[in-house]
Amino acid sequence: MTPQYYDAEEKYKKARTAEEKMDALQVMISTIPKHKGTEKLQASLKKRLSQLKEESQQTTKQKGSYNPFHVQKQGAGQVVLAGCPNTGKSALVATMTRAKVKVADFPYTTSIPATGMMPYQDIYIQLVDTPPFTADNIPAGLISTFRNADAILVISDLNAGDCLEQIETELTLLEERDIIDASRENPVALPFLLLGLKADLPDAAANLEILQELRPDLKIMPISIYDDVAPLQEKIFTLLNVIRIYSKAPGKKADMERPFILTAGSTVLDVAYLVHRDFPQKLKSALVWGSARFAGQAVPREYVLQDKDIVELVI
Ligand SMILES: Nc1nc2c(ncn2[C@@H]2O[C@H](COP(=O)(O)OP(=O)(O)O)[C@@H](O)[C@H]2O)c(=O)[nH]1
Ligand SMILES: [Mg+2]
Repeated sequence: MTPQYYDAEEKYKKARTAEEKMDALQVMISTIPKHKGTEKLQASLKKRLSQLKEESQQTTKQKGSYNPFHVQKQGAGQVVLAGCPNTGKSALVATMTRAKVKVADFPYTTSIPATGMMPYQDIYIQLVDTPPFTADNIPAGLISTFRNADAILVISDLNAGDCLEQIETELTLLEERDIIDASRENPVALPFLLLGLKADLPDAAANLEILQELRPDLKIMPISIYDDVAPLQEKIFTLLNVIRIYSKAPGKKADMERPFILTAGSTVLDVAYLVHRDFPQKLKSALVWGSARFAGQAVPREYVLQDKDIVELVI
């Protein structure tokens, strides 16, 4: 791969909007070395680009007509739950957010996506509850809900006798459509977590042990809606791979209320783009509190920021 390709791949990973993703993909496609070894990746990139184009066309076309499977993003990131019927998706969203989603001990209670905002420290992360799927029944539109996400939570019922089948059905469906990639080689695949729910129920421990023996490659996190939510919140935040940056105007206190959300690895220059269109040209340097060696240290435009840094842009 060429430096131009890696540069574009980096941009794709940092992209927070469909437009930014499409721009980066165009460059990835034009700079990827064209030979046999990259054919699969080339195809995957082209497919992703055409999906994004199609989705953005549909959104403009459908202004006015409502598509329940297109979930508007809110907060620091959109995390979509995916799983077989009755695995506990709605219960988990209800526990982690204040959303009033329907939870019931029979399958197919959820027919369209529903959202809730999960508080995490000083930000909110959007969780999206979805209707279930099985190997031979996938609700129309659901795949595009997954594709549009920033990350996926794959949910299975650890207490169920068919727990392994559930996980295999889920992974197969998501992998076949390039939404996730368990081998983590596809740059356009989404980050995901495998959650085994109902860990409090009697068969869960034994099932988990069997699962781990049969599929040592899968890292399944056992959880229950009765657990403390903090560790899972932390995992979900980490999964999104974002950082919070607080901005500070010269001579004023930093605005600690509303952090900018950027992808990990973002620089001072990336913050400048968010603040104002004209800023990047004018930007000379920045002062950083937090990750810098000294409080208020002057750093160059290319300085890579860390979560919770405070930045004062100097023009
Ligand atoms: N004991 C226990 N029951 C759970 C847990 N999560 C979900 N449930 C129950 O499992 C059933 C199905 O949950 P629901 O959220 O509707 O599943 P969905 O179809 O995946 O949305 C409900 O009766 C829930 O109360 C859990 O962690 N522990
Ligand atoms: Mg449900």
